[in-house]
Amino acid sequence: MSGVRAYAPGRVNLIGEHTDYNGGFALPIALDRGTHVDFDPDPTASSLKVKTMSDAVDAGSEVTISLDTVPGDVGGWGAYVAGCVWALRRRGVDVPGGAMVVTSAVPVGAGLSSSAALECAVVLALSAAAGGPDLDRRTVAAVAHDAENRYVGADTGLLDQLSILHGAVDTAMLIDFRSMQVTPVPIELGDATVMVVDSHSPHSHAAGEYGARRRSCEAAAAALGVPELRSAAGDDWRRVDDPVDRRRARHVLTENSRVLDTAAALTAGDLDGVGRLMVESHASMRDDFEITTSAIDEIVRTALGAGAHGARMTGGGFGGSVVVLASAEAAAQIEADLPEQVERSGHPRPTVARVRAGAGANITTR
Ligand code: GAF
Repeated sequence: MSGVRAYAPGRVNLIGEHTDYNGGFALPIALDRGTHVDFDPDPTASSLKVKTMSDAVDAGSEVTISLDTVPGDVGGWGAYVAGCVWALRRRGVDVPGGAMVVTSAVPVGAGLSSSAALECAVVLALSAAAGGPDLDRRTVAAVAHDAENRYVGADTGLLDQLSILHGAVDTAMLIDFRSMQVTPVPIELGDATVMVVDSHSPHSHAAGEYGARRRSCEAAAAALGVPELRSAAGDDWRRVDDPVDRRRARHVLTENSRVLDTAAALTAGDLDGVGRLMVESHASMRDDFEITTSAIDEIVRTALGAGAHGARMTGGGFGGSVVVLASAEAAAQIEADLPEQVERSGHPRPTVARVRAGAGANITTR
């Protein structure tokens, strides 16, 4: 049996946060860096030995996963791999044992989907080694999502897996989470650039706050008598009695409109328009959804002070990264000054990287 190598990028969401599990819209890009999984299957083995080779995922650590694993067996980063074994086998895929090496360039806890990149690469590698028909992207996403939700226990939506699987160079994806349709939106930025500023204040999806936001959205939908917030009209949030649920609903409903407006502005090359919508999205996450932190808010303020078109927190929140859209001049200033400015205001020193939309997940035989 020959070895397989799977690759899955991280993602950065340009706009559309906490809309996925509400049947709404988001506009992510796949990152130009990601996670590689090298797998040497052994049909006689009853377990999978997994080793990590990069700082991003606990370099040098190893875990052995039984092919009969069930939720609760494995914790830490290994749970994401074990969850894929479990989810594939539940679908009848005859996952072989063997040796797997994970190398990742996606920082953990930075809001850039390191976990979904790991899951998607593992699902691709294991299913390719199992033989049988190739799984389509929707199925790979569903398996990875099952691993995360039902094995690891993080109640997340499908944003990360779909972005990672559908990514394309210099292209954003307009995702409609009701129809699951992914529409490519070409990115033409001229001399402007997308930047990711990692706050180094890590976040975790499994923590209670993500789930609390989800419950609040469900409560708001129930109060409005709709199956999910996407089915509510733009200003229906006004009719939600509970003041907290009302603000959560306002974020989701206004964010859905901002995503559609951003896709249109991006297509028209209106970078100031894109930037304005990013700034509005950040304010909505800060004031209505209450998922930003003071470090993240400071990074956004500093990037805008340097003349960026726009800046907003990206990902699940409570830490993680800020995505910035900046002209060449503003980008140079952000690289030169922002880390120190943010550190001087009492926060961890952030790191700044320029990113481009990169290719989606793929697999090769070695
Ligand atoms: C995390 C989750 F995994 C996604 O499903 C999504 O909800 C995102 O937070 C917020 O937009 O990345």
